Amino acid sequence: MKIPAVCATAVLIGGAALQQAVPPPRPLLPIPTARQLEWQRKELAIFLHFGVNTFSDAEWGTGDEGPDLFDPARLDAEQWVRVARQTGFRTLILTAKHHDGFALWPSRYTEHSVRSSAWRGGRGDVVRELVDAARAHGLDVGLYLSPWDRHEPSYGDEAAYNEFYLGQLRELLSDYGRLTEVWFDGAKGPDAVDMEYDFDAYWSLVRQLQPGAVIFSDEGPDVRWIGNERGFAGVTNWSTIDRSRVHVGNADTGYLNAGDSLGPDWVPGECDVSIRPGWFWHADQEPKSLEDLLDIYFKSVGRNCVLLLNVPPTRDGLLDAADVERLYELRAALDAIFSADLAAGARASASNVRGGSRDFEAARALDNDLDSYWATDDSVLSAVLELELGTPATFNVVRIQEPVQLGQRIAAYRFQVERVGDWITVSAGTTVGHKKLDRIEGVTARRVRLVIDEARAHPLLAELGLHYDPGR
Ligand code: FUL
Repeated sequence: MKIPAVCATAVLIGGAALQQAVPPPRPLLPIPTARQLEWQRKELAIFLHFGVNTFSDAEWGTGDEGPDLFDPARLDAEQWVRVARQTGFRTLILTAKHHDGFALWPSRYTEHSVRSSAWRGGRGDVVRELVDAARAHGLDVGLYLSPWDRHEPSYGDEAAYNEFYLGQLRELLSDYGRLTEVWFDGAKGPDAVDMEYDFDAYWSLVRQLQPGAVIFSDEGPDVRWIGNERGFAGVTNWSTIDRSRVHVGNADTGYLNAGDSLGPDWVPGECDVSIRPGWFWHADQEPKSLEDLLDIYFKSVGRNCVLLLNVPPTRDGLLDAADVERLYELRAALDAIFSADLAAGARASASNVRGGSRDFEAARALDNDLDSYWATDDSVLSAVLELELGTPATFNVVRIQEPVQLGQRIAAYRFQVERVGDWITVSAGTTVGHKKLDRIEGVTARRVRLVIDEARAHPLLAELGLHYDPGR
């Protein structure tokens, strides 16, 4: 993050240029940590639900499955990673263990793992193959270790089970190099309603062994669940919540979906959704349509979230050809929309520029750099950024981005185009955050403007982009 320490504006007094300091905006607390900012800017991650359920055709295994069931004869983590990289995904998160308790790595704490299977002669390790392939391609890895374990005999005995779980977690956090996300869900067996998962201990272990990894759960601490498994964030979506109001496994999903403008904790949302009806691969299921995936993209990444799209490996241990084809279609569609920015090169002006400084001028919102931004004076809470495009442009997507490293501020805005002297509103919204994408009816204009009507503190804008989706 580059925050200029002090910026200077040249002021002419009696013919001599003096330097007048323009202090940079103060952060509006809370703000993201470095690991949260890095996570948010990656935008796209692949979820890999894989395990005994892949072979038994289940979504929730019972824990009684024989390890020999697991036999992905052609498993190739290189293929998972190659497809992810070529289609623009930056992280892969694997179910190292799902609710059935079968460990995809040779855990020392249980016999219920790949070591007891015939796959790779009992010497296989799916986690290892994934991290090796990801590293070779420059992608990041996250792991999901289900607290609910339907196989482990100590499950239900709070002290014993938490110790067992921490042992498994320590293996994953210690033996596989750098992880960038650890995923926790709160599902619990009916046989253990009174048992508490020791999340505080789990999370401290992550902090201790993987300080760069974000921790996902209903309440964060770093990344929160968005409240549904359809991939849709709220139209209003604050990256802030009050963590004390959220309980893992029993959260108010509406609260998670929209966040809380007054929340004291920075816990941005992640939208997890499967490309298929189930989380695990089933022979009779098909991937969602390109149109549905684009809709999910606009309602997740385009609503200030990271999209965690589940693409489950098959019984062969490969991503399904139909899913792969859909991912390439999605990439092609996103490239067609976003590779050209019709606002690039426009002349930008603003109703207010912080201290009149060039460091914060309107053009900073067009420089394709999230670390530089248009900023207003401290006292300003509504402001206008206007673009003169030169030649008229036709667009149907508006992209708005705040420099969230300084906090999330915008609470209400309108986007307008000029029509013979009048300003017509073509989209309006509430929150913006890291990225807000508005799909609108195609419109042609030479002058456009963003009107920020309300903000929690003087507004800042990292980017304003205009795009054309030829598929609409
Ligand atoms: C839930 C689980 O119960 C589902 O099986 C799936 O793993 C989903 C991502 O999280 O809590």
